[in-house]
Amino acid sequence: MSIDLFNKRLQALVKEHKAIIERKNEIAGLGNGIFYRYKYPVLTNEHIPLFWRYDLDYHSNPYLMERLGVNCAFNAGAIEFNGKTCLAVRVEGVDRKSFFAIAESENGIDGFKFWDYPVVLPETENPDINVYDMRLVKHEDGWIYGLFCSERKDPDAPKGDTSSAVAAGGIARTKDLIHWERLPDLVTKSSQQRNVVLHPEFVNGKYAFYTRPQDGFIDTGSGGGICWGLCDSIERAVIDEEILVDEKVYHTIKEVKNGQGSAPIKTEKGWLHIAHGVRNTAAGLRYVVYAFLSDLKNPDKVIARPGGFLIAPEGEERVGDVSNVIFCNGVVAKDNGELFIYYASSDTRMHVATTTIDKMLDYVLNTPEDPLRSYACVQQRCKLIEKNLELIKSGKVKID
Ligand code: M1P
Repeated sequence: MSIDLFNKRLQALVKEHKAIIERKNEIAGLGNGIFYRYKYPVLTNEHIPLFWRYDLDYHSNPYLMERLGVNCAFNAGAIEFNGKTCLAVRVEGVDRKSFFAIAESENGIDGFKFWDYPVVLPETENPDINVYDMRLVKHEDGWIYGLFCSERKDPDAPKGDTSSAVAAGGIARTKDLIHWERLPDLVTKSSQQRNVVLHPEFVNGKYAFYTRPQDGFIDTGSGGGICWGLCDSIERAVIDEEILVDEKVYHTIKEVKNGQGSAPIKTEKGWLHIAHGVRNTAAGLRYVVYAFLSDLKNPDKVIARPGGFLIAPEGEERVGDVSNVIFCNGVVAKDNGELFIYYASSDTRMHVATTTIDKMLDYVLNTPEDPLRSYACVQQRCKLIEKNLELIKSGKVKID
């Protein structure tokens, strides 16, 4: 390709990329009264800087090909940092390896731009093969922690088994989101861990973790759900006892497994948790996001469990690398009471849902629990219908 064509192609790519970054986002539809969805994803693989993907040197890349393509940008941790919304995005190269990269935005709903370099996360003595799903937690000890899944090949896998893996809770910390100190992985009695999240405050003077013990890499097996454990040191984090906080339950949205999302948000009525639940279908696993509230003094005691999901895949969200998945590991609570829930769809792209702490408290405290049986669900719904029909018949409410 001539240098002229090279330059033309480069200018066209720059224009296209700029349009994606500068695209204004807007609320989509009336919503359900709990949160608003937005027209566009907040981050996709198209947001990845051109200079991360292309060799821009005409001499070594005369066709201006992508040399290091990016497949997806999803499952991001979130934090307010220096007045901006920062996401620690799971960026997955075309080689399937994930790494973390910070993208920032002024308003948290559009204009997300990646910092020049991805996070250079140090390895432990036993290098991870893959790292993903970072939760960013501003802890009261003064550090910002990154809790993530560290995946390695199963050393006990039989010869020829090139899939079996071991998941562990990785821990790193930073003050500026640029320089990261890697700490040893979390040690628990369970053979594997994923969706490990640090509680933002000390509990009885100890670090507190939400864990998700699992027997295998995919199957949680005897690991009963989201658990909780305390440990004395974060530099050598060992949990001796894990207790169950939110269990998986037959024939619910979290029948197969669940996992804590971001660190819970402290509110006047309790700790607000955003989590994901997984159930089985003939089309494979279906991941949705749900919420619950736990006690302010005892964050391991759930005090409100609204039934069903908060966010489930809709429209284009339903399709992607791993379809029918909504996953959240990042939430930003603003001082003015607004709450930004960052969720990924189908392991492919990032979206935002906006709401407020007030609305979410109303939702978790006043949405009925899953009564666990069809008959009881009908009774629950009839009660609502009866109340509404009385309002309509009495003329207090008009719906036509
Ligand atoms: O593919 C869906 C999700 O699967 C895993 O979540 P869990 O451990 O609950 O099954 C994670 O790998 C997550 O990254 C992924 O989005």
